[in-house]
Amino acid sequence: MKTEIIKILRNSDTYVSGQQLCNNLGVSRTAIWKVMNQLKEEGYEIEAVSNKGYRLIHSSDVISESEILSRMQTNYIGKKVRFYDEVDSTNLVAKKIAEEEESDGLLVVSESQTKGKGRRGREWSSDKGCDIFMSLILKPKINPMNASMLTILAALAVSKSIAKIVEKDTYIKWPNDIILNNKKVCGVLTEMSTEIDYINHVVIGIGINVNRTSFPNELASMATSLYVETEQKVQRAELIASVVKEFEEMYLVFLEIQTLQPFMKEYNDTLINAKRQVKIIEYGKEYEAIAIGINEKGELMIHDIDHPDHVRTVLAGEV
Ligand code: BT5
Repeated sequence: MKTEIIKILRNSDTYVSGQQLCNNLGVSRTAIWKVMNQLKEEGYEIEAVSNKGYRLIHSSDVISESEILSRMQTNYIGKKVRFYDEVDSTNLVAKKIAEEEESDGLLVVSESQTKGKGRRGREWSSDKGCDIFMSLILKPKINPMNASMLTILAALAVSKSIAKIVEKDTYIKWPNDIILNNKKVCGVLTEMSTEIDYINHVVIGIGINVNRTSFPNELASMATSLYVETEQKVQRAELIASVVKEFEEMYLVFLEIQTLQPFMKEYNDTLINAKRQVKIIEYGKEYEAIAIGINEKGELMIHDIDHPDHVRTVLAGEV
């Protein structure tokens, strides 16, 4: 009911009467009044005028299950949301849920993380109440070898959403970083549980620096937030819903064809490494090469520095 009330208030430019809400939702006036009070406590500024009804004046950057659901425009991903005030890591929570219940498409979001994870045991720094920490649970019936392509789709979904909502062009650093003004604004961590030929579940963790104003010293030169770059506060729930929508659109196509063919060009157009010399770190080895772009499997195509004809691919690793 809360989700519905938020939607109705947001979509109305004038007052919505208590009676209208009661009729639409089939509940009592007292029930409506209780929800309005809850919403005010959560940070929604709601004006109540007798004989007119309720009007949403402003919702600060609230994220809650109801707020996120009220903005979701998808068919199945993100139709179920678990929201937490604090977790160790949304990926850890999502993995536990994935093991215990039917949860394909479920979205885990937290206001803060105490042990945010990057890849290879690295840490993801978290600022409570400012950033986005979300993990999507998926149970795709695809070859486990193809699951790493989902990281590419997630990165593309974030970059498209930032372009739409903040009107800023970002770059993607293969495979999982979103770069804004030469600094990292988002990272994606995809983890999965598999049998040899079967995926139990995939968890796609997405961390976006949204409204934070500063970073710890060790990150200051390499990390940024949407706010630092634009001086605009972004409503995190809107961005979350957009990322999920962009992702779902591509994911449904991907499930059918299991290649990135339709998305390659868009990804490669925003690839920061394209035509540049990169250091490849793969299976513990390091070497220099020139990056070309991804192929339809999401592998990074590279060529030797001195032998442009010698093209190879890197499946996992970093640059
Ligand atoms: C990543 O790892 O970029 C993946 C980050 C995924 C975070 C999300 S948040 C929701 C979900 N739950 C989790 O626990 N994780 C996911 P990697 O490519 O390994 O980059 C990590 C490196 O980025 C660190 O070693 C730092 O150098 C840098 N870093 C850490 N926190 C950062 C931040 N907030 N913004 C930008 N850079 C950061």
